[in-house]
Amino acid sequence: MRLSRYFLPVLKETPAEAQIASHRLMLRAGMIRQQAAGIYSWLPLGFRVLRRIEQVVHEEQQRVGHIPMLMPTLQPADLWRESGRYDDYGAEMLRIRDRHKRDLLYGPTNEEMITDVFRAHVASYRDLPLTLYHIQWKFRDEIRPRFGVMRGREFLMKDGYTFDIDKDAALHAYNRHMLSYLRTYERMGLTAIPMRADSGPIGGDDTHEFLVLAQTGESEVFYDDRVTALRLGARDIDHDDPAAVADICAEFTSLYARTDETHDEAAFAQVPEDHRKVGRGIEVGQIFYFGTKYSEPMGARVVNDRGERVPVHMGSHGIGVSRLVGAIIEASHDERGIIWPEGVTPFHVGIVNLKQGDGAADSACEGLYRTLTALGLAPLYDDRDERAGAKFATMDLIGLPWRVTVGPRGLAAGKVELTCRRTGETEEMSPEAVVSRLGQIYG
Ligand code: P5A
Repeated sequence: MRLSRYFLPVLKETPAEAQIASHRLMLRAGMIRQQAAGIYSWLPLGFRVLRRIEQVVHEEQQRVGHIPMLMPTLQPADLWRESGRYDDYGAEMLRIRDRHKRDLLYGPTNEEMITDVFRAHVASYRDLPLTLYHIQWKFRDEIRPRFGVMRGREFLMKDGYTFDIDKDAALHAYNRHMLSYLRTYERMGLTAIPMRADSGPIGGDDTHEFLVLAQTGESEVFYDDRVTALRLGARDIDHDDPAAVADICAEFTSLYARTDETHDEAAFAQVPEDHRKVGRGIEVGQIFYFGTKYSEPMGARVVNDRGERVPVHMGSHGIGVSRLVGAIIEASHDERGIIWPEGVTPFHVGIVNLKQGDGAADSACEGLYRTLTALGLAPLYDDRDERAGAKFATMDLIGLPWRVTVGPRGLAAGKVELTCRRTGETEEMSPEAVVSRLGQIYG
C-alpha cells in the first residue's frame, strides 16, 4: 500500500475522552471511529488488524478440528424462551420487534441458536464429537461501555460450541479448547493465563477465563507468578488424545490463578510469599462446560450406543476478537505509539523515503516495494512529500515492527537502514539484504 493513496486519518492531538493507552493509540493511529457509545467503525488500519486476528483464530481452531460456519446477528426471541434465558438475560439484551410484531434480539451469544441447528440435523452418537464455531458480531447493552473496543456494546467474538455424548468427552473438548486458545494468544505475542472464574449467565460449574496481565485490566487477579513463565511453544500435541491434552492443561492450571470472583484466601496463602501476586488483567477469552443446560430444555437429544435418547453434553468457548486489538496494544506500546507483534501487524514493514522526488531514492523504494509484495509481504510505503521527522512519527505511532529507511546519502554507498520498532536498533545493509532478512523474519 502506498500511503499517498491510503486512508490513514492519524490525529495529532491526544483525544481527551480516552482513558487508557490502547484507546488513545487506536484513535490517534486512525484505527477506529466511535459512532455511538461502545459502537465503532473500523477504519482501514484497524480493520486490517482485526482481520489478521481473525485469521490466527481461524487457523488455530481448524488446526484442532473445529468447523467454521456463520450464524446471523439477529435471533428469534422464541429460541431464548425455550431455554428460559429470554427473561433472565435482562437489560444487557437488545430486544427488537419486526414489522410483523415478532420479537427478535441482537445476539449477545449463540448457545440457543446452535442448539437449534444441532437438534435439527444430528440424531446419533455416531455424529459426535462435533465442534462448530463462528466469528460474528455480538451486542450487549453494557451499562458502562468504556476503554474503546475493550468493553464495547457491539463487539466481535469467536464463539465455538461443543457437542459430546457424555461429560468425559465434553471435558476433553473443553481441554482441547484451552490448548487451542493458549496457542492462539501466543501467536499474537500475548501471555494469557487461564484462571478459574465464575460462569455468569452462560452457566455451568467448569469455566476458565484467559487473562492478559495489565494495569488497566478490568478484573482483579490473584496468582502464583510462576504461571507467567509457562509457554506452549511449538510442541507437537495430539489433540485427539484426551490424556495428553489433559496433562498439558494441568501444567497450565495447577499453579494458583484466580479472578476475584473465585478467589480463595486460604488457598492463596499456600503459595510461597515471594511468588504471591495480586494484579489486574484483561479477559480475552472464556471457556465453559455446562452439560445439558440447553440441550435438555430444547430437546437436543441423540441416540447413544445402547439405543437410548439422551440429551447431548455441551460447552461454549469464546475469544474476544475485537477486544484483543486493544489488549495487544495495552501489552505492547511505548510513549511513541503502538508496537505490533509480527503475528498480527497490519503491514509487515514500513518503507520511508527520505527524499521523495529524488530519482535514486524513488526507484530504490519502488524496487523494495515491488520485491517485498512479490514475496507475499504487505509493505506500507510512505511516498508522501513530508519531512523525515513526520514520516518517522507516523511509522512509530502506527507501530509496524520493521521500518526500512531509504535516502540518497545511504544509497550512494549502496545502503538502506532497517530499524526494529521494539528495540530501536538500526542496521545498515543493502536493499537485497533487507528483503532476505524480512523474508526470514516472516518466513
Ligand atoms: C462463550 C462463547 C460467552 O459469551 N458464549 C459463547 C460464551 N462468553 S463470554 O465470556 O461472555 O464472552 C467471550 C469473550 O468475549 C469478550 N467480550 C467482550 N469484548 C468486548 N466488549 C464486550 N462488551 C465484551 N464482552 C465479552 C471477552 O473477551 C470474553 O472473554
